[in-house]
Amino acid sequence: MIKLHQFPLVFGRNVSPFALKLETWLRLAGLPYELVPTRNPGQGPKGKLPFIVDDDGTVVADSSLIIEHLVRTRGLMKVARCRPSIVRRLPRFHRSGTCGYQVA
Ligand SMILES: N[C@@H](CCC(=O)N[C@@H](CS)C(=O)NCC(=O)O)C(=O)O
Repeated sequence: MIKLHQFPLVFGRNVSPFALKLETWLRLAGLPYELVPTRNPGQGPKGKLPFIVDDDGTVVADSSLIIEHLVRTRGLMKVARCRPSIVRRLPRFHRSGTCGYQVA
């Protein structure tokens, strides 16, 4: 399973916009993942969080590059339309580019 390294939740909330974007995308894409809370961004290859350790041990940092990696390796393709009910529930910051993926 994908291991998602990110800062610990604060009062149950994800405080990193990049990690929140990635987690939201993972959920919408339906990809199972396991949270690995850490306070040490230095553990990642770019010295920042989030990063993932994929099933085969590949480590990928940067939320956008992680999404590109997962789209490529999981055979996902972007679909033209998003379900409006899902988009409305997303915070304004996360409305673009976070939804509309399906297995190709
Ligand atoms: N471009 C990166 C940015 C990641 C980023 O800036 N993460 C911040 C937390 S929101 C971080 O790890 N900061 C720690 C540091 O700079 O030492 C992404 O999209 O993942």
